[in-house]
Amino acid sequence: KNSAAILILLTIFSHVNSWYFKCENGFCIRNADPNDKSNYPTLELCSLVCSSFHNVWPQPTGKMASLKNIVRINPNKIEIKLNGPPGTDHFIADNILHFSKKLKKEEPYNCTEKVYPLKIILTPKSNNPHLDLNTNESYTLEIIYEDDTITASINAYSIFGIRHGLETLFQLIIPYEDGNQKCIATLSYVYISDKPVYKHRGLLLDTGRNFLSVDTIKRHLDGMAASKLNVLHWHITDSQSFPLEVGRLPNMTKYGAYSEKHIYSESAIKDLLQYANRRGVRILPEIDAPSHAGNGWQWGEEAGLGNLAVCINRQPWRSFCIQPPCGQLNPTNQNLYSVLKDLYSHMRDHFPDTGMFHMGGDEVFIPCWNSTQEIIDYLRGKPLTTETFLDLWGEFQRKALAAYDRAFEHEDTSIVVWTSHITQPEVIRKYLSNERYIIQTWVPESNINLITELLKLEYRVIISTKDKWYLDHGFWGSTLYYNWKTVYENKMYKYNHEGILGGEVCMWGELVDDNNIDSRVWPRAAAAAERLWSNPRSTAEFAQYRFFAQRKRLVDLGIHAEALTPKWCVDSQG
Ligand code: CP6
Repeated sequence: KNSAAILILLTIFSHVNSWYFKCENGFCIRNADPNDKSNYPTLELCSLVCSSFHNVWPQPTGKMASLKNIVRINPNKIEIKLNGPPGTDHFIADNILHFSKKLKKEEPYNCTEKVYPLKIILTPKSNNPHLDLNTNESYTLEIIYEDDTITASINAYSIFGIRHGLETLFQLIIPYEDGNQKCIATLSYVYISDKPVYKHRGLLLDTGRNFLSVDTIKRHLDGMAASKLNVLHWHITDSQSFPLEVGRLPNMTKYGAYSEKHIYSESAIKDLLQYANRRGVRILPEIDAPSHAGNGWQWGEEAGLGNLAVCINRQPWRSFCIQPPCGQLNPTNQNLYSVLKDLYSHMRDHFPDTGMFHMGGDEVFIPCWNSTQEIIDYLRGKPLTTETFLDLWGEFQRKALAAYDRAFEHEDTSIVVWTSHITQPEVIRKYLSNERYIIQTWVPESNINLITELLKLEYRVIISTKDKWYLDHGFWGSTLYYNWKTVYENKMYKYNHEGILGGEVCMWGELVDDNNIDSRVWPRAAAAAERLWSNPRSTAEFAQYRFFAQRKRLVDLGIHAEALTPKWCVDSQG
């Protein structure tokens, strides 16, 4: 029904204006109106516009239609109407405030041309403020100029879809310079229907190696929202530090935080979580275990609970226990599991239940356990082979999951773990059920086989290709810096399978802190954002001018995004 109405509208408009076109999935359809015999725009121009729909980033995936005519907006006459069910006001009000700041930025405004009021009508179907993997993020946006008014209507199932629509709308409201005049303009007709290709579109931030301030994390949430990324994978802890305040386990930060200033307090967490939700971002917290755990876990002996972790700060390990400092949880200490239960209860009380939790599970270094007498004693009677230690690791994972389920009193959280020795296709079924576990792969792009195998075994998979989507460089392994084109060209469509939930770009924290993290993450994370939202078949080269525009938006948000090119190239867009 809706699309028929739109077609009629387009037909009417096409007589008034010189040309129109439709874009479907990035392809150009010219003269969709059979009565319009003009050959304008040329195929080249039309394709260019469709592939780079008016600088919108990420590119919409559904139907797109527009008229090229520009209408100028009166920024003093913007009216916003909320048509939703009760309970959505706070979310919408917060966001409106955010977007209207954007309009203020475009001043000085001295437009002497005729300007028109802008009416924005927001219609969410649901008022559910809860984000999870199945949140419906789709929206439609329609801009109509009629009766001397510009009306922008956004329809969506969820308030988060409405937010995406606002993001797109404000990308289409642009400063328009005409001689000495500075106006704000939009297009006289736009129709977009849009939804993401992947449900899980993430950025990993690591606060275990270097502390990141709440302001820094918020800046990243701003950049994510502007790029329609929806998951902040928060690698909170690592062997080096434990910065999360846990009320029932005060020793974690006492022993594990770099200092009293380097702690996320319960109130800071609350603030951050609300900030993220308002931006349509859910937090996926990770407490890495049993490896990548050291500082913060030293207090067991003193408290009469025995050794909670072993090899702490032992260094240097050769091979791939790539810390110093080192540390791994002690799977043989049964008290460890009640401490984990307390920790998970804290997660239950202080983080919203998004149906997903990350338990890490990467890079267990068997020689650490194999050189600890207590662990060797526990394994008495068994050969000290790799298989025995994998079984021990499996036992840890089983008991940690049981502790988690006891804390949550239900058993349906999906647990994410990194690819590791126990996620190898030959052994994974022995240790991890495909109903509970999601596997986050960090294998290089050449190892597509592993991903195919895991999908065959019916695991759900999140892709973090280490030779494309690892944003860190220079501390471990490769010192290559993957530029935005490499990030963009992580061709997700190679894995065409519904078990692929999406992907994450990862900013490991060894070489970044508040001073330099912005420019490491941005705008490269926005390149991954389009890969995950739109998954276009076209190349980075095709996207570059649109990407330059997105980089500028990030800078306007106060993010110190790195430059992509000499300014000359940005200006010569034409
Ligand atoms: N920290 C943790 C890391 C890495 C991983 N886990 C990592 C490994 C290799 C490279 C970069 C990062 N720093 N906890 C692996 C998932 Cl090249």
